[in-house]
Amino acid sequence: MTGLEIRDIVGKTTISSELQIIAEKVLNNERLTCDDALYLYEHANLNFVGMLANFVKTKKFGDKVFFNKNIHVEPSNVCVHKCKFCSYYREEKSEGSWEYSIEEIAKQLQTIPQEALTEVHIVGGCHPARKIDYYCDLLRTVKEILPHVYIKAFTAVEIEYMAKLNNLSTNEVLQKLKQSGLDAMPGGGAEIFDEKLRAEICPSKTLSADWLAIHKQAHQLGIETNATILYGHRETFANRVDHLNRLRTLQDETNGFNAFIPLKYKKENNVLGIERELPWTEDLRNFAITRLFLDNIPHLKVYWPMLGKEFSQITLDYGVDDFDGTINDSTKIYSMAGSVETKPILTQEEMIILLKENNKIPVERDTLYNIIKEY
Ligand code: V47
Ligand code: SF4
Repeated sequence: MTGLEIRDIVGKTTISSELQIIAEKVLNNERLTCDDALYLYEHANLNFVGMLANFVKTKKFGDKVFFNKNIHVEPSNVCVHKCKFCSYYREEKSEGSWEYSIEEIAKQLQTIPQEALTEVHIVGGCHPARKIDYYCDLLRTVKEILPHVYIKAFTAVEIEYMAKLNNLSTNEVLQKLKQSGLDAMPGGGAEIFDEKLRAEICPSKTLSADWLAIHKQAHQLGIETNATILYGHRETFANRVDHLNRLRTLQDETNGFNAFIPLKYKKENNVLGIERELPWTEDLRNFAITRLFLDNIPHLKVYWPMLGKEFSQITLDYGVDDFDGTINDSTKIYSMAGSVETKPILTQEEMIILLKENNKIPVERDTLYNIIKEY
């Protein structure tokens, strides 16, 4: 019994038999097919998918919304890949580039009170002169200064590049990083798995099959990871469904993904040449359909530094259960691409107020989604 019936969703509106069947599947906890997801993208309005997604989210987590206390460390924005949608990378030693030494990062971390954080998120560019020892030292240094934090670090793209640069397999890289303190991996670098489109927008980047293989290796080594999609550029709805389906298939096998984060393409300061960003209604529909299709990745995260905190609050009624994080103005990826959040900071108090204002129950979590405190 679901407590919700189709007429609660659509009222007196007439809906197609396809939408009726999809709604029944969701209410009966049956898995949606790729055709169902494509039909939703092509035909379902925002209210319809929103009601269903909120139903699924509430059944899993009630009114709880998770958040964590984190900062980002971005060691360098020098990157060999030059993805067309990226506003962040620079050539080595060029204007706007940075290359922090471990000492510089350590000095910054030493100013942070121990209780202010449970997670350090480390990502950066693929730097052609930084060998794996730099990254292992960095992990050890973070753990020395903040022994209680989890380190979630390095996209599959960075792992692949470390392997190449050091003549190691990706599995060896993961093992070395784990021994040095890596606890989990973020979901970046997935972009869009469709091979043809991927070759157009990020031609030199890790191939889709390799991105998935590296996450599989991580899961097999006990390293939990996240996954992302970059949407709102040249992809079709079918490309999005294909992307979600490849993740769902791997998750059926490994169960190592914790959270999925849809990342909206932002158009400023990059060469992809998309004139118009998607409207917010499409972002909401995308969150909702993702919640309905991706039934085996537990958490759907809104990354508010990208979408803005005001808008991100609305996503909480469209399937989202995770509001990442306190951040403390430590990331530049999205401000450089044109986000409204030019200095992303939310104190713990502000986060709790924001979630309560939206009739949610704030729950502080750690990186692996162990509950720290419910407010
Ligand atoms: O892979 C780069 C994206 C990603 C742009 O796992 C862009 O918890 C939009 O993956 N417009 C890196 N997106 C960030 C990332 C992430 C962020 C927050 C949390 C987690 C997590 C992961 O940023 C890249 C790429 O997809 N990106 N440029 C742009 N112009
Ligand atoms: Fe490098 Fe990542 Fe930017 Fe691509 S998106 S150029 S891999 S920093």
